[in-house]
Amino acid sequence: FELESLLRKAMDRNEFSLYYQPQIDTNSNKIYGAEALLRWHSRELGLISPNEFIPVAEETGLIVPIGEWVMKEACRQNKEWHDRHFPKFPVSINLSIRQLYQTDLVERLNKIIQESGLDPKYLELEITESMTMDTETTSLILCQLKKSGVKISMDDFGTGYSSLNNLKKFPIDYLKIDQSFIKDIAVNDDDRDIVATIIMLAHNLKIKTIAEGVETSEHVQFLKSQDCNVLQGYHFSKPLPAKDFEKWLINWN
Ligand code: G
Ligand code: G
Ligand code: MN
Ligand code: NA
Repeated sequence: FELESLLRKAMDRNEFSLYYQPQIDTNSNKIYGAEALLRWHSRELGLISPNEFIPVAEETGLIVPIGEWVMKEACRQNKEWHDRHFPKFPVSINLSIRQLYQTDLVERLNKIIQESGLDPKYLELEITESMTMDTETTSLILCQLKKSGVKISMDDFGTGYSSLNNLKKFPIDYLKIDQSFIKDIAVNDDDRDIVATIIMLAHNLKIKTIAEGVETSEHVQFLKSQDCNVLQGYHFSKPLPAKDFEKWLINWN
């Protein structure tokens, strides 16, 4: 229906863009990376959140061409920043379940990386726990992706299921602690304990930790005290269009 038919036209009409949210290295306070977040500025509907259109894109299969555009655009943009001598950092993109289990994902990704000229270590793929149905199959896909040279993050950690088995079996570089656990760490002992335990667990498994939804200096202080590696959230910046992100980057230390 309407959303679907407009979504079908959105690609040709150039209505998609990527916004970038900085991720900060807790120790150096320098930029560590950026997460690319998809935005749809519809001529008819205005700005639509991915929460609204990604499910429709998944149901209709449109997520495949849209997701491919996201990969291409993130690689192109990061390569452009390298060529313009910005500090080098990985850009992460969010994969949806349908993309992860697409049979030619690895070939498509390799082709996109090659054509962009980006060193694949500067691309990171975020998957969510709820995506992973079968541990063995998912492990195999993730291993193939890792062979392409990209990094893998487990997004929204703690909100899914069978987390521990997945953490053990998947070749994950980063674990992103969901913002729902960060929100109340200043006032809620249980949340503090949960976050501290997730960080310890990840580090014991040689996985780096990224906290999401970091909004206050109290959040920063606690996460620092727990040796969380990377911080992301409105405290540093909301997701920004590429040009505004560049300005942010130039002003940041
Ligand atoms: O940036 P924002 O809070 O609006 O993002 C909302 C949700 O949409 C998040 O869960 C995020 O992971 C998801 N999302 C953002 N960009 C993409 C994308 O390019 N692909 C997919 N599959 N999900 C995305
Ligand atoms: O599911 P995923 O983690 O990919 O989505 C990240 C979402 O969180 C994006 O929609 C982004 O806009 C949002 N976000 C980023 N930083 C903050 C923050 O500090 N607080 C809140 N409430 N949301 C944030
Ligand atoms: Mn994400
Ligand atoms: Na998340």
